[in-house]
Amino acid sequence: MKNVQVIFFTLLAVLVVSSTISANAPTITIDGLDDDWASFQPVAKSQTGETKLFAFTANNNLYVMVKGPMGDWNDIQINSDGKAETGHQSWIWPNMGSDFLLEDGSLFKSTGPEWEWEEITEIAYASAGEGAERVIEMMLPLELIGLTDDATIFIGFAGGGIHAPKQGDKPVKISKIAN
Ligand SMILES: [Ca+2]
Ligand SMILES: [Ca+2]
Repeated sequence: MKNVQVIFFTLLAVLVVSSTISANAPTITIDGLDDDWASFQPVAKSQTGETKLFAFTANNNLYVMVKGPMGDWNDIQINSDGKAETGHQSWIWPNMGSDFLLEDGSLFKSTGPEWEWEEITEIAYASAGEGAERVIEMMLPLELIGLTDDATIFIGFAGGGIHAPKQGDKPVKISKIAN
């Protein structure tokens, strides 16, 4: 009986923890405050570890938050088709053909292998703080890049000469958080 109880309470604890994580996924507010990301681990860090990239997909949106030192212009590159040969050929991350770019609240589409982009629209974006406390936060409706949250995409952050993942590392694979 005792063993059954231990198993039961262990299962209960696992269920409570996983439902807490899931419940947090759709509650991101794009306000430049990182408190709503408290239950998330960074998906990538810069060379020094000071700049941290957080991201996931849910509700057919891509949510991204970057915290730490960055630049005046800050970019999230997105390989939306998983193909290295399509889109901007990044020198930062290997096999990164970036089909889309999020820069300071605007969505751009790649028009060639060089640094060639066409602006499509503005997205939900917020920036707050300075230096190590700088936070940028954004939400991209995935239909704007022809996807749903069932798709797997690859992203990387670059701003002010800071990269997450660091230069030479693979871009980050982003998958859906179940809700
Ligand atoms: Ca927030
Ligand atoms: Ca591509």
